[in-house]
Amino acid sequence: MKSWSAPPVPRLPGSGRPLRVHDTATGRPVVVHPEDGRAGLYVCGITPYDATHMGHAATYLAFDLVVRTWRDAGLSVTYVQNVTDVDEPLLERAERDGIPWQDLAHREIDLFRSDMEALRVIPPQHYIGAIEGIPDDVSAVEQLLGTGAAYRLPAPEALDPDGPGDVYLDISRQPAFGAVSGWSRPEMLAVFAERGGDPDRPGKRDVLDPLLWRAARKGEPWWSGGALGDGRPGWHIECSTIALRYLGMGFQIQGGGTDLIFPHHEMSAVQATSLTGRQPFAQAYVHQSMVGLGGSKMSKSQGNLVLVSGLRRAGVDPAAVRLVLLRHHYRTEWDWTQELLDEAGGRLAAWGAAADQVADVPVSDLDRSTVEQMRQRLADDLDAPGAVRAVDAWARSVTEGDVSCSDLVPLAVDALLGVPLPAPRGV
Ligand code: 5CA
Ligand code: ZN
Repeated sequence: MKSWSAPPVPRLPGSGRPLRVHDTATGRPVVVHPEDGRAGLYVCGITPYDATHMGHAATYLAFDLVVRTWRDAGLSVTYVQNVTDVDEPLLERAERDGIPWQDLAHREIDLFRSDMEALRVIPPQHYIGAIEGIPDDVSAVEQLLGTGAAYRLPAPEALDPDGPGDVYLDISRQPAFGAVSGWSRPEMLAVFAERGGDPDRPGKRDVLDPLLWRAARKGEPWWSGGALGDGRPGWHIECSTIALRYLGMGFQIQGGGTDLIFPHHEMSAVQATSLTGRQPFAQAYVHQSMVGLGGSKMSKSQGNLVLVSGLRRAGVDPAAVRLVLLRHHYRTEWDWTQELLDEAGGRLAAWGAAADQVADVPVSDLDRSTVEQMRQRLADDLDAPGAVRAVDAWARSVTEGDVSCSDLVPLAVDALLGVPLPAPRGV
């Protein structure tokens, strides 16, 4: 699937530091700086049934900072993201709105790409639709059936009631199950149904067993699954197989929002382990906290949304939106408000006024130490608010002292934070 256009990312003198991030699986900070200089990142992409809201934007911005920090530290980054272009929420919304699900998906994916471009989010090299991944899912599910890791369940309501039926993973045979979330069984049971699981499906060996293959039903799209029969893959297997194909087992970071810790990232990892006989799926699991509106999680299903595209249409500078996001640490929950946007507008103007004093002068100690602090803050568990404070202090010193400065800090603000500051006239 086509990705989106990459923003220019200036190269800075010197090199950033190795990135340390909080790993959900161990609950501890881990340094992710591979010795061979090649880092792999898999971030769970959108289900394209509605437009990009601030929660999605916060998630993709957090991992954009990972890419920028790694690149600044001299790593070559392979970034993979999926699009869940067939799944229940998409089919249900298309049905509700009376439009073909493919048209809805195309429309929302296009809008997402333009939102990401406006926010200067570095695109993945591999942007892969779930549908594109179906042949790999079929092989994976066949393999899991072959090893006894998965089992079939008759599906009398399928188009072919006597066909091979649905397929589930038997989690009782997976010793690694639970390693990503570290959750207790009651914690898992509490969210399983609302996050795409089907605990009430009769015949499952364990209520938490995830669906691997769903036999074709009336009115639902299906693809040929060879010996599996016609049908479509379950949600989690899509991310297992896409990550395995483009990154392989043991890649550096698996990312997404905290709402994906369980079941999605737990199941994706355990399925990959079952397929390869190896562990871990990713060396660190990194999760963006939920962004809310009016006190509850911003979500497409609840409809309490502030959309990136809505703000763009209203003439809001995407750089200000980016600054609102950067002002919050990715591991802190927060609520979107208009005041935050106003504050970001003020900050952008203050940074712009300082950048206006860029002149052809040597790099000062202030310039150097500001960039050093930005690098240090970002490498320390993506402390974007800390990096923002360093730029605030620089901007105050430059404008209050009315001194000329080199272009080093504006370049770093662009390279590391993705916020372009206008060059002064004549420079
Ligand atoms: N397609 C799946 C992942 S394979 C999915 O979760 N799609 S999504 O459209 O629902 O969400 C896209 C990404 O945004 C996910 O990483 C999700 O964790 C994140 N996300 C969703 N809502 C919020 C929110 N309110 N705050 C922060 N991140 C969010
Ligand atoms: Zn995913």
